[in-house]
Amino acid sequence: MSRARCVALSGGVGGAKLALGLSKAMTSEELLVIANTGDDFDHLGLRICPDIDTVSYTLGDLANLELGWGRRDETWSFMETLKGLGGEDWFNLGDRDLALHVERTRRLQAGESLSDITADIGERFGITSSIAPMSDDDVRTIVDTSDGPLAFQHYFVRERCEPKVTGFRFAGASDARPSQAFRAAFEATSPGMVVICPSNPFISIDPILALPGVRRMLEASNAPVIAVSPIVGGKAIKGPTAKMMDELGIEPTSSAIAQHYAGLIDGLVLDNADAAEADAVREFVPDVLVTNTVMKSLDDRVSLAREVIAFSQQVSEK
Ligand code: FO1
Repeated sequence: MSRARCVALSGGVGGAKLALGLSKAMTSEELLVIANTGDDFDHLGLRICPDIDTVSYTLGDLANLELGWGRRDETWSFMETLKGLGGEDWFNLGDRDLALHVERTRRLQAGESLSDITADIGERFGITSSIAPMSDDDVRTIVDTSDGPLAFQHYFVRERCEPKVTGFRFAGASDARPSQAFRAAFEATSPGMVVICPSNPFISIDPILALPGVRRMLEASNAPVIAVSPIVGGKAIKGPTAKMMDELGIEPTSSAIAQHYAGLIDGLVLDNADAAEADAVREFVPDVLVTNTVMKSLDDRVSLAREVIAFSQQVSEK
């Protein structure tokens, strides 16, 4: 790929939406999306990489927008048949989606790296931006709950995020190396900007930041680091971010997001609904942009991306 002008750190749905906007608001080849792999797991003998797949399906215009994960125009014969056989049916794998897991698992077992497989699948989907896993080494998010520790997908899908969260751990992170594409984007010269997408900071972004050297790489770079708050008016747009914050004793506000990323980011983008928090946010982050961050349509995604790009230029010219 050409040199990354923008490196976007992303989890699933919210991150993928902004990544799509960014790919359309700039020369798409200049965007590198780094996907969280802490949610990955082995299930039914297959390697499942939910965030890589949500980003790839979204940028490839193949995403199932109703579910927020998996593929569009999906059929469920495999799951129905598996259920009839008494198999494990708590994690839904659509027939079309299944083909990706089968092929990725075969290629991993044949010795290919997750980075190479992800890049190749992206090309096959016609995606001109680059998508890379945060690492080719296994990192697995463990959710500590009042019911004991749970593997991420057991907590998230099987237990429907019901157990009370007490903390998170990223098993394997301290020995994992950031992927080659991730490191290369910061070698020699800095990228133009780093965007922390409006993904869950605890389960989608923190695993990326937990990799050895990543914080240092971001801090040492000249690139402005801009985060988009996933909290709007005290709620998460999608998913359990606000519930988790509540359980961790953190108020679900954009100021708390600012505090979470304090020292790492140069600017935070807040929704109009949280305009009154701008001054509180400035206590933790030098620059603040207040705008519409709710991405319902493609136009919303592209306009938010344009604003984030303009804001990052403003921040870097200071
Ligand atoms: N999320 C669910 O809530 N239920 C599912 O059955 C489910 C299946 C699934 C299959 C493939 C895939 O890539 C993602 C899937 N997800 C499902 C989403 C996923 O578990 C989470 O949304 C992410 O890990 C959080 O970013």
